[in-house]
Amino acid sequence: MRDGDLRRAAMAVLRGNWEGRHTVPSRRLYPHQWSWDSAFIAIGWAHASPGRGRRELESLLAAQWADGRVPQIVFNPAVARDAYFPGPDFWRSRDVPGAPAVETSGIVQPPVHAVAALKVHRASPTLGRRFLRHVYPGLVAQHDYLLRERSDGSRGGLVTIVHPWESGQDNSPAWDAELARVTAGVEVLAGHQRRDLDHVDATERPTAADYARYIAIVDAYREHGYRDEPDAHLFVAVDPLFNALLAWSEEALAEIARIIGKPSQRHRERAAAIRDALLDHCYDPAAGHFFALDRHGVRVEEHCVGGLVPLVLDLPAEVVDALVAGMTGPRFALNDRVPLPSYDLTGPAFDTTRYWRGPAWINTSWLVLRGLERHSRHAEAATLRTAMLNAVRQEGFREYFDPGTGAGRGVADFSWSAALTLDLLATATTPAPAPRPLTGTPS
Ligand code: 9WN
Repeated sequence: MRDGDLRRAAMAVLRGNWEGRHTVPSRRLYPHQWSWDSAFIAIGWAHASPGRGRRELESLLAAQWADGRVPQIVFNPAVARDAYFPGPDFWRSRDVPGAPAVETSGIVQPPVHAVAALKVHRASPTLGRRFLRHVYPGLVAQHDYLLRERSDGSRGGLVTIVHPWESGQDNSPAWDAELARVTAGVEVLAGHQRRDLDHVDATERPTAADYARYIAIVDAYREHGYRDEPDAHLFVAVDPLFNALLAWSEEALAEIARIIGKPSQRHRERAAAIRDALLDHCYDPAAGHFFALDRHGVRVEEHCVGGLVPLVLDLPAEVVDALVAGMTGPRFALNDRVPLPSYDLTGPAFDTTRYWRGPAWINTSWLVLRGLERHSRHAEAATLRTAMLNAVRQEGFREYFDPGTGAGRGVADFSWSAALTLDLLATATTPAPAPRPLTGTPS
């Protein structure tokens, strides 16, 4: 398939999944609006219809809670209440003061939205300045919530996630040990009906035991009115991907602030501080990888693709070299056929099928690709780009891909696979701008 045909096919997926104000990740499996999906999708719309990119982000921010949290899911009232589990009757956001009128879940997802807003602006800058003025306060409040409620100042100020779903890498082996501490039997699922298994083979999805724990974690948080009180959380972890995207988005906020004539220094300082904390706490020089932390701040020594995502930040050269060595070595085996696996190909928990325990995803490879470009690792970036395009060309815009054979897995017509393909095609010949060095960490 030629590039022009691939572009048209990707646009057809986005158009087919467009709902008037937002884009569903998948008509079948995910029929509502998802937070980090919307950011990636807006990046795709920036190339196809910047107006839709703006609406995508504005509709998500319209569902922001009074405390600043941007919810993982915004439920579409026009969709059957039981079309997705856990749906609005499970989360019961309407019972919570400060929740928006539209029903949402009570947790968050990785904050890559400021990066997306900046890309949408750049696609149509004239109109976009008004757009940036409109979304800037919500994006700042999104970060303020995380830095205020999810960080107690320990671990250098890194923010925590309080549910595996908040990482976007739901059943990653990085969460296994923390999740095992949650005592919930499958009886927790009684009275609930998982809808994911109507659409995707059970071998690709989380186990019943994992789902029971996912549900128990939400039950506890909901009982606390989704307030981040210490005993509200049965699960606490630090995700390097989540924090790297927060820092990257702070850099984007600095640029947005500059464009709309607001002070930007605070954003640059925050970005540098999070980057430094990632290096101090998550980076293991012996392994050459960024690891997740458990609730006690101890590194979880599982090599997950999220541990390569800090490449989107300004990093010391020796750290970049180590990450690239890890990526090209046996654990991630960078090649031009299949995007990066979500988990160590040689790891004890590796599984070719279960979605974040091995399969290759377009969004994480896209993030690593942008990181490689930032550090002028053009050869590796070109290889990864070729792999991503080969995957979607041969298998279509699947949700994820077999990390060995590249066979398409999960649902078809998955929005971010199409959206980020549009971004890849649009940026083929344009080298990434040189990174602006960060200022030092504030004392
Ligand atoms: C739970 C929508 C989401 C993505 C996540 C992906 C998957 C949901 C699920 O789908 O998670 O949020 O039901 O599996 O893991 O990254 O945002 O595409």
